[in-house]
Amino acid sequence: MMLLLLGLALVEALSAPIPRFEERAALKEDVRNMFHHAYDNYMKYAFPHDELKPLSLSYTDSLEELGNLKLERLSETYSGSALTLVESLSSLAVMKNSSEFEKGVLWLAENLSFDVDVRVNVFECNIRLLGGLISAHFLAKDSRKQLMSNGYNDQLLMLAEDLGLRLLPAFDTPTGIPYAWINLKTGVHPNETTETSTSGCGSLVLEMGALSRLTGNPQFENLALRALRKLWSMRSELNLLGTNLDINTGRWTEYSSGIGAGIDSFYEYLDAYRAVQQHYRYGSWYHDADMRTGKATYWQFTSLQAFWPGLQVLIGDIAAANATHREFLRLWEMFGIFPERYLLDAGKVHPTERYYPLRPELAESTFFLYQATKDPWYLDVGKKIMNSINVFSRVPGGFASVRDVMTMKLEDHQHSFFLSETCKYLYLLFDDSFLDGENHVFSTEGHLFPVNQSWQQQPRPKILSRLRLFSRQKPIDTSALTSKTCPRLSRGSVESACHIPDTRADHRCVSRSDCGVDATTCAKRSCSFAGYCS
Ligand code: DMJ
Repeated sequence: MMLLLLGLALVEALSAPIPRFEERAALKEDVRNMFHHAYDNYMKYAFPHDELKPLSLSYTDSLEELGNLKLERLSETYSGSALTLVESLSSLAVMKNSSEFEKGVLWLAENLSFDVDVRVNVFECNIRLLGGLISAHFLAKDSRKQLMSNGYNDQLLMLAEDLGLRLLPAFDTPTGIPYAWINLKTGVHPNETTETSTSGCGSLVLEMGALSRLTGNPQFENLALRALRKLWSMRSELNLLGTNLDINTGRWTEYSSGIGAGIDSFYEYLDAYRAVQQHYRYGSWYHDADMRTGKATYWQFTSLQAFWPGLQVLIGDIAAANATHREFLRLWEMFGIFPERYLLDAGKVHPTERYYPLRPELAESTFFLYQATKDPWYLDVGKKIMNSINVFSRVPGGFASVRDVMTMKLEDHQHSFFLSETCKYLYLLFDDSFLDGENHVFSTEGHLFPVNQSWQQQPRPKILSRLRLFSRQKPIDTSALTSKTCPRLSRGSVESACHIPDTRADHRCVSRSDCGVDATTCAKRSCSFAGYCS
């Protein structure tokens, strides 16, 4: 019976009709409602602790647990840093909720302190807390946004600077690559592990760079860049990186790598696109491979990989982005949500990693693809994602992670990235007016960093131009794999996604003339039996 009900819910969630233009306003309100269900329950039951436990209506001080699989050296005194509030500020701004934004900023300014005896993961602290504070500072400072009715005195920047200074001792290593862990009060523990991941040490430069430019203290950016350069110098002859390394020796401890867990956000902050396409891609899917030989190691999809089509959009490889997004969406539709790990060779969910913790990556890629193509099909995808999350995860006390996609049993945890990313990308899919008139960089945690003149004119940085700059540019028509310029379609249009005319109800191709060329090979694409361009 339970399975039947789940099945019916799934059918309902996935067979929603394609939204027309005028429906976007209603969909936007649905996302706002989702966000507020998550946020209001956090504020009611968990604030100022880190995250909400939506089933038991309580809280968890999870900052110290992030990435700490063995739950080692947990603090006896730490009682949270209002992590979910910090992560929510940029989403509140996007949803134009200025009163709650201002309330949050003022509370943090009065009460938040990082002088706490807690061991944290440098990467998680950087992308969630530091990134959240800096992004909110940018937004609060911008008087055009009218978010602070009683003025703003850089309080969030001061908090960010204090946090940044507490992270700096982690960079004091023989290679300049930072420790993965640091105690915010006492610094690096003498017996701290010297192992870190590529994401962990290679995804710090946006937040640290912005902090340097805002404070005038070049240390943050210098150290993050030095670590990044060292990491990049460790690439193999194939231009690939491994997943784990030792910060003292600068040697890889895990040579197998891909585009998912342990390395994903590195690719968002540094471009190694061509090597990935050459060595990890199989059709529209991605496997793991040994960085030294390019030989395939694991044939698996991990749910973090779903950011990749979004990155492909930013690079301009729209057709490849569309193809991979469609494959990933098929997997989402098989379960109604993503399993954390799916074994591509065995065609089944990984025996232990069967969970879906409300991750944002598919919504994120859908947003970027819609921005690039304006194909309303992606609005329909966003609606499906939203419906699925509402059907499977919404409980009276917030949104609960799914523990097992086979049974849809829930987990008592609402992750902060659900508010900073999942809800934000869905909202922006249906209403992007907040982005008008200005370019933005989205951090790996979905925080917005407006790109303005004054920020760019600060001394230094060469590398920021390579970051995930989001602007509403037209897709380029060059193959990222071969660097060949693809032939243009008739009528002079630029080939991008499988952009089937909106008038066709099912959005499927009928003949190959609907499909154009493949941006990765420049070869003419064909229309499959099922009506997809490939
Ligand atoms: C977020 O914290 C960030 O997107 C990070 O880069 C990867 N994982 C989670 C969301 O899944």
